[in-house]
Amino acid sequence: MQGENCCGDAYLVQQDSDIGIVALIDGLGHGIEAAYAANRAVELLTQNKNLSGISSIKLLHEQLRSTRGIVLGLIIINFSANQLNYWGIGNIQVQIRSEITCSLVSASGVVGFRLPKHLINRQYPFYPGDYLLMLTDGIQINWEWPDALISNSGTPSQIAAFLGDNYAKSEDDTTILVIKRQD
Ligand SMILES: [Mn+2]
Repeated sequence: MQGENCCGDAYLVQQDSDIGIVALIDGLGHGIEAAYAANRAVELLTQNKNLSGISSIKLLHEQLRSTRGIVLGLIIINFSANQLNYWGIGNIQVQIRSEITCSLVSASGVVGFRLPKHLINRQYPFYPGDYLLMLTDGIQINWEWPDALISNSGTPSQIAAFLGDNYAKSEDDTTILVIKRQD
């Protein structure tokens, strides 16, 4: 966010042979307390990366009770099965761009404050060449995929830069995470 010294969003991207973990986190509000909650969540996920998605979210919920709380998109990719598992709590936007583009479904809630009654895990196919895009709410709702850039072999960082340059809000932290699965 313009005028802030720290970012209240945080992310994690890790690959361990056949398994990938991707998380995008938005600490409520902005500023130092939002950053503390978001970074603590990344730390906890990193220290407990062998937990299942559901157990990770429950752990975060318990450990973040004394913070402002976070919203979260958590993904575990199983590369050999071409499968992406998603748990979403709160306002994180996630899309997979494959032959068709689909939006991943999140439940409402705030991790550290109020979890949804049922933590639903959804599975999506994720193949080589597919893109994964995750956004915090620091991006304007009218954003669009840069089709021309993608058909001209734009890199994930060029795609992220395009979205940030054109659609970032000035009044909130913005994070744009773009991943392209290699062959
Ligand atoms: Mn935000």
